[in-house]
Amino acid sequence: MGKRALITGITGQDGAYLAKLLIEKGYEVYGTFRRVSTPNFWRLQYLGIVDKVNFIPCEMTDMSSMVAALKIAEPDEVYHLAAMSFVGASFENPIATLEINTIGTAIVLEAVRQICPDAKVYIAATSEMYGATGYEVKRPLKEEDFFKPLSPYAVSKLAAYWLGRIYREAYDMYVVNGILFNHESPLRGLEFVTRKISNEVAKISLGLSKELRLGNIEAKRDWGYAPEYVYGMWLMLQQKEPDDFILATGEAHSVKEFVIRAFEVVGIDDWEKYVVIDKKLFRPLDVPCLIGDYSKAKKKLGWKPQVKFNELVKIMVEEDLKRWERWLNGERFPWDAPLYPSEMKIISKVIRA
Ligand code: NAP
Ligand code: G4F
Repeated sequence: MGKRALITGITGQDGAYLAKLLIEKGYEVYGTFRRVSTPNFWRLQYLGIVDKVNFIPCEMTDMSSMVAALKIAEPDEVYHLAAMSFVGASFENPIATLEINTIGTAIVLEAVRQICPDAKVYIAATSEMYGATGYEVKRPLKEEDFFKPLSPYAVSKLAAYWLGRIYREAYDMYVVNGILFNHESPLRGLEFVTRKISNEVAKISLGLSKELRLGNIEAKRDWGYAPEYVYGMWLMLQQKEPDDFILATGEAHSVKEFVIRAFEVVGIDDWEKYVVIDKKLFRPLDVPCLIGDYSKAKKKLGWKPQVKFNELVKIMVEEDLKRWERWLNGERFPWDAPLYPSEMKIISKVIRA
């Protein structure tokens, strides 16, 4: 019999790619989603897997809905991805960020401990936890390096990371922390800088937009390709012993380099003509530079990033260009029209329209 997996945050970028991977591996996939006024399943529709997932309504701050989800899914593996994941917004909503990300993780761990303690648990930790690195990191960051968070988001994730380690040691549970550096794709949310750039540059090249408005373009990030990172998550749960791993590319590039490369993909050299620096888009504190050392994952998991910076930018810009060209030709997509809950496999005690 195939394995069963529960993914929290299945409607997000990583949740969608991970669901696809697990379905291809023969898993029975259960995914939690939260109630919003308009259902947000576009990524799963985009990947063509919306009818292959069992959906369970679940709000991360509500333990009873997590308990119900675990009882329904009876998972062998739990991938806890749901989070308030936008660092900038965590300065506006620090308390909700802590509730969703930290209390939400405590709820997952405690519910697993009580209901299915043998299930393996993946916790979505982050390079943002390293925080105050300086613009020139002397060497790529390692798992054992010091954390000095610079945002409410980073604090919420650092607390979740430690909860994961505590549950692993105190209760002998299989809990891993994936310390993932930034990973992007055409399914990235539009508020994150890479997709904001790829989408706007595609529009500019088609005459649909005139400017790209950005904040701190000197910040550097280690950007990888999301489908490869969800494969790394899966590998982490296939080991004999639970452990924490960094996934990264080992290279850092500035936001400015991303902009230049994106314009290069569409054949525009005078990129400065279009870029407006807007002080309102600067964060109260910003992590200057992140570069990760993935040698532990390479050695123990056999994981290695394939898609590097130049190719990543090309993939993203070309996909956004294709979307806008098709849109200009009058084509509309299934994911432009929201699905009704009755069209999906929703497992819930509550009857939905
Ligand atoms: P994402 O696209 O923002 O997806 C976040 C998911 O969490 C969405 O499904 C969202 O639901 C759900 N969610 C948010 N608040 C919730 C709540 N209160 N109750 C229930 N569900 C809620 O994020 P991602 O890029 O896939 O990242 C996945 C995880 O990895 C996150 O925990 C993130 O913090 C972490 N991470 C990401 C990166 C990266 O570079 N992508 C790097 C390191 C760590 P809606 O669709 O309804 O909004
Ligand atoms: O794309 P970002 O918003 O990603 P950030 O803050 O690095 O966070 C992402 O990666 C983390 C892993 O390190 C995840 F944990 C987290 O969930 C998320 O996925 O911003 C990247 C950089 C920042 O320095 C920001 O200040 O780009 C800079 N930036 C400059 N202009 C901008 C903009 N960021 C955004 N979102 N929008 C701008 O206009």
